[in-house]
Amino acid sequence: MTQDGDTIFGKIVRREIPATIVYETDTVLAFRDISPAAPSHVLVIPKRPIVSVAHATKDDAQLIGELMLAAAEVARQEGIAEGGYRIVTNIGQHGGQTVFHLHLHVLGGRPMEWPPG
Ligand code: DGP
Repeated sequence: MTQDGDTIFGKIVRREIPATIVYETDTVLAFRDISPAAPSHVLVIPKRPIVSVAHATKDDAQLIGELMLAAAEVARQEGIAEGGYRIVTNIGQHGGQTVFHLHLHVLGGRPMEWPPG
């Protein structure tokens, strides 16, 4: 895993590797997680690489907002909005981040546990 800004998600944005894309705007891309942890598991990413929300600045505020709204739209599209769902972003080693391009996990289709393991 690298932290230099280009990751596997950059390759998905540039269509260099395949992904099941479920939602796209000029600034945001959403695609199915390759290793789903719930019946519906979609990753929502900014097309412009930001390592994590901890690396975002005030200049990224609109993009971060667009990301959250896109996650809610994906949940509606996936049919999980009514039953409820979870949006998660992992940050750094203890957060469990493995891909260093900011992403929101949208998980639903089953009851979620709390607290997470
Ligand atoms: P995180 O641990 O929060 O950094 O989550 C990274 C997620 O990315 C993990 O759930 C698996 C997913 N993932 C990793 N590589 C690929 C890939 O090449 N394609 C897709 N669709 N998902 C990937």
